[in-house]
Amino acid sequence: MTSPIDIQAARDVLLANDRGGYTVPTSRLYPFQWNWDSAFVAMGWATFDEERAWRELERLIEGQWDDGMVPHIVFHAPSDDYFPGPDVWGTHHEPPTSGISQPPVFAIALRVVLEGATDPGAAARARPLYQAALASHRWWANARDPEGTGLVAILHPWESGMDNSPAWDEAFARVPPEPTTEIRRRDTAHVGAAMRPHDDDYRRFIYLVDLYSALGWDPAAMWEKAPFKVADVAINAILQRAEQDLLHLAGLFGSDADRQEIAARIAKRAGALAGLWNAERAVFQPRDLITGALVDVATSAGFLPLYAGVPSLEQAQRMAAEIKRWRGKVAHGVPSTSPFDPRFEPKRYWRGPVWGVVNSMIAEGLAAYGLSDGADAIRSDTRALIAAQGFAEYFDPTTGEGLGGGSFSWTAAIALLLSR
Ligand code: 2M8
Repeated sequence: MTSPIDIQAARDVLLANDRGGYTVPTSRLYPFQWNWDSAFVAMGWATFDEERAWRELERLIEGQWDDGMVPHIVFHAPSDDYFPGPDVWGTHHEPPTSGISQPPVFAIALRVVLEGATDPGAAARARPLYQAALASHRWWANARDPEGTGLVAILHPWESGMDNSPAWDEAFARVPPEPTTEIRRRDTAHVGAAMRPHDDDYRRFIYLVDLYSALGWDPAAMWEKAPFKVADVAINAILQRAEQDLLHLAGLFGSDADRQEIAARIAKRAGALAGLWNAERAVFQPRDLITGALVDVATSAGFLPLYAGVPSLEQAQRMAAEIKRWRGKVAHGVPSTSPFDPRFEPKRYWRGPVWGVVNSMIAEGLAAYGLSDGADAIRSDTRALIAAQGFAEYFDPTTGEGLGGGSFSWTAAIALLLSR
């Protein structure tokens, strides 16, 4: 029997990371508002402070661009603790923001916050946020799937949220490690370099930022010139799930035309996502849009179509068995890279460690298929890791050690959601 999660301590993490209506992922290492972190964090706030949950979503939307993009970082206040800052991004937006997006968890969080709300003003609060979410889903379809295939692409590994996943190795190797901006990494001043991406990764990350900045962050020009273009499983699965929640919200706040538009995107993406299944590996795999080939990799992102109800029941059962096999090889699930893959590194960021937010989505997906044994095992692993090690950014699946930044907001949010 593991000790329970300390709920007050989880709340205290969010309170300590609150910078006035938005929550930083953790102090020093990430001193701004991050897109998908904030969506999870809003759901966490909603468990004890409804008003604060709304503010989190509203403050993220302060950074939304006119074309609908919700940037991956909103630089509300200056800080020297992070690289690359607004000067490197050069987006000239006000408030300053990055120029790429992140997994669109926003509409999912909006629905959760609204459904938990007791305040009579909640619908008035949700209505403009619904419009913001609709605009952002349109941006994904227009800017990141201009050919209308049904699958959106990421143009930068940071856009996936899973920055150094082995899923990008092949495609990323084609990006020249030759930025014009001088690299001044700050992350390794805050946490050990062995838990972070390599310097060579940063040279390529910043090369892409320099390239897109020179193109004025124009989506059409970026699409044409991008040397890195991958139809990521996580982005598409999360967007597909978010569209389902948006469709529900459109029933409350939208028009018939909105509903038809959203439903059409859902139908098209369902078919396209089905084409990413690798039956031999029992995971979904990304497609490299430069080569046209599926990337033969097994990562935890490959299970996320469960969260959107994409797989057949038989596929879902096979994935549940595969997750069990991974958990059997290491001590704690779900590792971000298959522990049977030679590229598995249990301490290096998105190349092996367990992430609470990913676990929460996979578990919710399995539960929706009635695969409750699998869902319960993942949830109890997540609880046990947090109870033993605190609110770490991520955990070593072989030892359970908490790694990366400490007092981490989205881990605290997941702890609160698991303790309801
Ligand atoms: C990590 O990514 C940022 C870049 O966005 C970084 O390493 O500098 C990722 O884990 C990402 O998914 C997360 O949103 C962000 C803040 O927690 O940190």
